[in-house]
Amino acid sequence: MGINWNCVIHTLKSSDLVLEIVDARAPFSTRSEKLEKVIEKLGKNLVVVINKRDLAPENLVVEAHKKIMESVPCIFVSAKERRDIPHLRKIMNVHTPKSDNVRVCVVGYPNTGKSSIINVLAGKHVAGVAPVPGHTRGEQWIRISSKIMLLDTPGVIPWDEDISIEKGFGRPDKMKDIEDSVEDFIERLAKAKYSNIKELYGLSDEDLASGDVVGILAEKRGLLIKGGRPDLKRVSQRVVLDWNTGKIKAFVD
Ligand SMILES: Nc1nc2c(ncn2[C@@H]2O[C@H](COP(=O)(O)OP(=O)(O)OP(=O)(O)O)[C@@H](O)[C@H]2O)c(=O)[nH]1
Ligand SMILES: [Mg+2]
Repeated sequence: MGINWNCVIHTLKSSDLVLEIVDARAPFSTRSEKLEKVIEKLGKNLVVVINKRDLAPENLVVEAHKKIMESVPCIFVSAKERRDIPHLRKIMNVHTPKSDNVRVCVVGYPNTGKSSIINVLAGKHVAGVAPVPGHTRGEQWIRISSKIMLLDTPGVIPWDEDISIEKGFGRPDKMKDIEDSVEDFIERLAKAKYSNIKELYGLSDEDLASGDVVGILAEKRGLLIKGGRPDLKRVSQRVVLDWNTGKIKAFVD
């Protein structure tokens, strides 16, 4: 997966406002500094939308919101629970010109909920949603009111960044060395400010310190390959899916 920056710049130029959708479970690492710099350079209005607030503790989301607000207008919502959507509409109105033909571009890492937010704003299912990062392929303009057109985009994926599961890079069927990434990811979640990883998977502190959490998980779930060895790949794919579908609740810096 990748991104064609020429296309992105062209699209941003034709927009009056850019909504950058980030994941409340990792609000800082799902912000794209590179993209924000481009938006600033083009002189476009930017609003950061922290989505999936239902998957992270309220106090930590509020703290992250406060921090982001120091530099950019920001709001937190849940597309799934349809929370704070009127507030999002209001903010969009404040940051767009008083014209009949306003264009708002929705960007962000894969799986952050761009299409879900568009559907909620449109009040009907107009954009495809899936727990598979990279689900939205082409760009499409969608009218959400007589005044505003929204542009759904594929996830914004700067070329030069590391693969990471919380940034929605994890297409479970495509990831190389998925078991190593998942081992690191679970260890990171265990040390995070908050995660439900221990309860969700029934893991003890010793399991988490073992360096082989993925193997332990496979055994716990009876996912074995020939010879009774743990099926590391299959269990890792399930963990990525649990992140993408929101079974894993967390707050990671
Ligand atoms: N819990 C929760 N899940 C959400 C929320 N918003 C979206 N999701 C889920 O997150 C997954 C990805 O949602 P999409 O709307 O397809 O995300 P996207 O950013 O358009 O993804 P790409 O098109 O792949 O870049 C889906 O399983 C959604 O149901 C939310 O507010 N809370
Ligand atoms: Mg999408």
